[in-house]
Amino acid sequence: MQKLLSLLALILTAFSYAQQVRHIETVNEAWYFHKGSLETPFNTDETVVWENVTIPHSWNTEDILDDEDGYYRGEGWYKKTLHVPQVYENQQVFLLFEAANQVTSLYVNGQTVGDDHIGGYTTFARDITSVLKADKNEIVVKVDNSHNDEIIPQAADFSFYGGIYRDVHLIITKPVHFEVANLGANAIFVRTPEVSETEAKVSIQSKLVRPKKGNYYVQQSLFDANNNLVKHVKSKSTFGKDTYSEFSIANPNLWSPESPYLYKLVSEIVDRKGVVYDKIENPVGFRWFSFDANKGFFINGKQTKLIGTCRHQDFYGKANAVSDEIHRNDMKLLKDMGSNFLRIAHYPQDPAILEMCNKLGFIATLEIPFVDKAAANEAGKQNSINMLKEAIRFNYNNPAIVAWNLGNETTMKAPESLGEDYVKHFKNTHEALAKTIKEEDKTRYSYTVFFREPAYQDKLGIRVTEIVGYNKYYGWYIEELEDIDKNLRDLVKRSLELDPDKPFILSEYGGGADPRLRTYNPTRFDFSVEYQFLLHKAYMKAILNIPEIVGANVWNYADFQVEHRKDAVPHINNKGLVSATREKKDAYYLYQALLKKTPFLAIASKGWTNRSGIEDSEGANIANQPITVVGNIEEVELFANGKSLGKQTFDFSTATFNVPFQQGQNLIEVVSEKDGVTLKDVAFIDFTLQPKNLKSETNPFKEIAINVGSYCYFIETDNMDYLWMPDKPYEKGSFGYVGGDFLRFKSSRRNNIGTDVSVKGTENDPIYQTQRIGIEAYKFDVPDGTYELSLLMAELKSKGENVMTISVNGKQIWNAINLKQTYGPDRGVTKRFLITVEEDKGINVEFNAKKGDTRLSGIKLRRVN
Ligand code: GCB
Ligand code: CA
Repeated sequence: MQKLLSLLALILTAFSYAQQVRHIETVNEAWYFHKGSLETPFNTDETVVWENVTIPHSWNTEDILDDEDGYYRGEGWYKKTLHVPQVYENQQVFLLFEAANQVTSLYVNGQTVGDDHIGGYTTFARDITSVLKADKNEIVVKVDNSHNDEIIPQAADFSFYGGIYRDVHLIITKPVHFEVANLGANAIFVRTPEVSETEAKVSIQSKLVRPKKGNYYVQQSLFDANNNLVKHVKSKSTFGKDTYSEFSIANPNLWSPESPYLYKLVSEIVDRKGVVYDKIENPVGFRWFSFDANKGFFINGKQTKLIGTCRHQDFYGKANAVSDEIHRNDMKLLKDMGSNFLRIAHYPQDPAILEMCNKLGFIATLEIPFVDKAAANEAGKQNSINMLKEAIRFNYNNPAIVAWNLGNETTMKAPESLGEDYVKHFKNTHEALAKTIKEEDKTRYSYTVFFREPAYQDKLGIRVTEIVGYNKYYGWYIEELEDIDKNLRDLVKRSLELDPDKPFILSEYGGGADPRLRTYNPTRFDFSVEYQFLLHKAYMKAILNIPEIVGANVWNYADFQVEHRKDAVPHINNKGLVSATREKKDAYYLYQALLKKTPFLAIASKGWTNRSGIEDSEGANIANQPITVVGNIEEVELFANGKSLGKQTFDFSTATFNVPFQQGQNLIEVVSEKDGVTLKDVAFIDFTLQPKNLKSETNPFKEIAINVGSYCYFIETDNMDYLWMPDKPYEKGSFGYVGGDFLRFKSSRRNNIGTDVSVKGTENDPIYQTQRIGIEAYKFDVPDGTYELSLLMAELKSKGENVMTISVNGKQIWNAINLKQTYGPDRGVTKRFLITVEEDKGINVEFNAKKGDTRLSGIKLRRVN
């Protein structure tokens, strides 16, 4: 029987290939683009500038580079000549847009095709057959990303970049075909109503476009992962109705995160003689799953804690025009991290993401961009419902998806503050969306994500979904790291008191880390890689210990672009476990150690290759600094420059060694044995050993740069990794500040040191964002000689007038400077002075306030002669 089926498969495949029943190709090349508005779509005005572009494309790629807030939101026009060869005559021709942000109008050969497509994140297709000519056709696409009160998202912590930023496809079918140009551009809906280890029932709904006359059949062929035909059924199609095919198979290979076994379903339309008219393929994964508020998530009967991240479609300098290769690479990195859960946030993403979720084994949730605020009007509600329908229908056949999420932090803009009418539409929208989910898909859960207290949502009457998620930034925006476990337990309790049967997901948690900031004194909101590491360690301890946290998603997989963000890197939200160009941060390795099932060992800070420190004591010639190792084995031995520092046992997957660094290159090796297998990781670290005594003869002073007002090292990654050291109080023989205090910026968000101002005129915001206010002096006990002294200053968010005079060893070098007046507010200023040191006086830089406060952000001293 098996043989016969295989033979049949062979014939089937050979037959359909010969027919070329459906042709699909990308139409990404040779587009012309005009940024701005045009009067008519077929503008022949020669003064209009058209730029040659390739899709994926966005007109906002440059916006990240400047110091200013805001990005272009308006119209962009695309045009191209589409060659349609003769062979396509008497066929049906479609253009499919994976997405374009956010209102798209299509014109072909001077005619409007279909309605405008509303929404920037869902896939749509248009039938262009009737307006097509043989050979050359003029395609014009208008895309508009202006703010629109009727379209979500209304507000969010990401940028609504414009353009045709995902692939465009040309699809050619026969007049008899599976539907293409519909809501969601998908014609096959695969359901597996009953699955067990011994049997799986399959039910397939197919939508056909066909003439009333004639006998047509839908053939469904299921192939296993080795391409063996497992089942073949043929169902008669009735005009005007969907065709249903049903069958079952015995002993299915089950799909799960650990073993993401996929079958392939080939759906074909045939006539009585067996002539094939159309053919499409879909993945099938056999699994059954359930959520339980107390016991957690179960897949194929097995309890599975869901741990993973959220992800945006974003890459530094590309806006949202991200290639499939980047999408797929992201999913590989997430798999290699050991995660089994993905929150596709905050909108549907590229088909490449879901393809990889299915193939690599991710449990996924998918949402529409109902973020922060509703489009609170009738049209807004309708658009939101349509978007949700498109999202569900297009993504229906992905076994990875278990829940549809209707929105994120929809109560962010406190609804009651926006008026009664707003509240009414806001509530209606929640109810309508929750209802739509269950109408569209009875096989998955409805889900929604909040950040406010459960009681608040209760008051508004929007507890409308089966699962609830909370975004909580304990240890970052609110509360302290030490209380993460307690705060999470209390939150879960409050949620379950309100809804005892509603599974709880920690849908976001995390903290920012600028890969350029490093420290041995991590503090909340310092944006150091080290604080982020500690934060995630504390979260994971709690998450793994609280059974009612069914799943958790780190915010975020990668750093992403947000125009209005003013963190350490302007326009970047850096809560990623990897950077916006995918460099791994230390916390990424921690997750690997905690989640990977295969033996794993890594030096967590191996990415920090350029370090420095002050020698432990005068003439010691070494500086001891900690190195943290992560692993999922029992113990690890560390070798520094070939010398063993002994073994350590891992505690919650981490172990810390005190490593003596010497001047120049240091080789750090870590080694573990596990079941006869040797695990190893290495790091080459360039170390600058600063003399304890600046007059040292064995290690003469050359150069030092200090990140004043900060505990953090700062690495100028765009300037040869130039390294700034943390600040310290002055000690005799050495260097340091005298007087003053950290710049502290009190706000509800942040009671730590530094400000969150985006500093103008520099990329090195963190140096300027931390300062010493009221500083009296900065001293260096250097030997006689000629020095280059650089002072870095900025007046950030300051009030009143601040005027200071700066002198070196009693001689004025800068008189009565008013930074704000001379350079403007929030601007970074660097000035370099040539200083001669004589009579063993060292360098004493004195700051005197004439009005207000003195301030200093950074100081650099280099010996010239
Ligand atoms: C949130 C939002 C997310 C933000 C994040 C943050 O709760 O859902 O869109 O980016 O916080 O980093 O503040
Ligand atoms: Ca500083």
